[in-house]
Amino acid sequence: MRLALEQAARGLGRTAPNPPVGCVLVREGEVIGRGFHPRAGDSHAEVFALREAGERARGAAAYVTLEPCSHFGRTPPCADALVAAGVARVVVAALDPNPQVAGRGVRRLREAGIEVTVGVGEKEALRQQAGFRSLVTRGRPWVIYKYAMTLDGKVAAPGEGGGGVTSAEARARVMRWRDEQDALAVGVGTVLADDPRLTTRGVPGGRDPRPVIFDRRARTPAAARALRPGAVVVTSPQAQTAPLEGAGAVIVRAGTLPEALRELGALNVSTLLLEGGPTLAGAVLEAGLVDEVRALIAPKLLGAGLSPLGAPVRPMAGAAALRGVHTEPLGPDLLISGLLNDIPRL
Ligand code: AOF
Ligand code: ZN
Repeated sequence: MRLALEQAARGLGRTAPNPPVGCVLVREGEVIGRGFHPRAGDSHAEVFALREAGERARGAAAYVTLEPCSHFGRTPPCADALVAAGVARVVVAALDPNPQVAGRGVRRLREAGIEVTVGVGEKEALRQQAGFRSLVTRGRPWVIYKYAMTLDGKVAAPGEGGGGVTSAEARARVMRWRDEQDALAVGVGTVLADDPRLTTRGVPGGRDPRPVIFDRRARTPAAARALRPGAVVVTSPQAQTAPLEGAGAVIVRAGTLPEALRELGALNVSTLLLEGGPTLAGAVLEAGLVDEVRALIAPKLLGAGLSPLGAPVRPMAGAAALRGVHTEPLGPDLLISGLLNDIPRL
């Protein structure tokens, strides 16, 4: 299953609205086929693995990170393909929350006499599929708030823009995250202060996330570097957006944050990496819409400066507490990440 999860990871950031899925076929302890879902509309992971294995799939075990599908979508059912290939055993990491599948794939395999095990490597699979699961069950993207701060909790010195907080190692990790998420969001304050490019740099084979600017009053300059084709500006129903439309921006009008996220979901944004600034992040947290936090902490002291969260002030007893916390050194810096909301299961 670890190999299947590695296969699935190759599709991260590339499959929306579909999930990243990996499949490995094993026979007598030998890997005879592997595959991953590269993008929506293309073949599913199982099909690539079966193609590589050919006739040798008969009697083999299949490891799949998501329940094989049972429906005719853009492609025919993978459960049928596994049955037709004569696979003897299927190990599944997580069930498919898509109402068109939702257990029917496993049932179809069992009815054909295939031995099915569910739940192996589930935790890691759910993490990989958080965006898909969020989109299918909640109609909105999985939202990750990422920030980098000093040891005394500052994301920028007073009067300075962002950036320059962490080491090259931590920055490289952030670039990998950008490559893996569908969209990258910032508030208009960050655009006005830093004019960020919001691109992925230094990742071999990397792709850029779709830029999303939260900008209630449409103050984004038409020449902003983030406004490349496909960039989204989320604004209010009344805002004057002609110059932004002229610059090629996709305009999303929403009265509230939940509405804005649903609109992004409708644009097939399944994962949203929120990179600040503090005003936007505070509002999204306060609305209960931050699903995951990835905090990078650099061993530096500033004294005064900007906190990673604008608005909400809470008593200690009401603090938003991360679950499933992961800590990892990145060069001299420290990554602390965890979940604020559960990844939808079914
Ligand atoms: C699998 N293996 O590799 C993937 C699955 O429109 P389609 O035909 O691509 O179907 C998309 C749905 O299929 C998607 O919503 C999810 O339920 C499932 N994705 N299933 O067996 C795969 N990507
Ligand atoms: Zn399928």
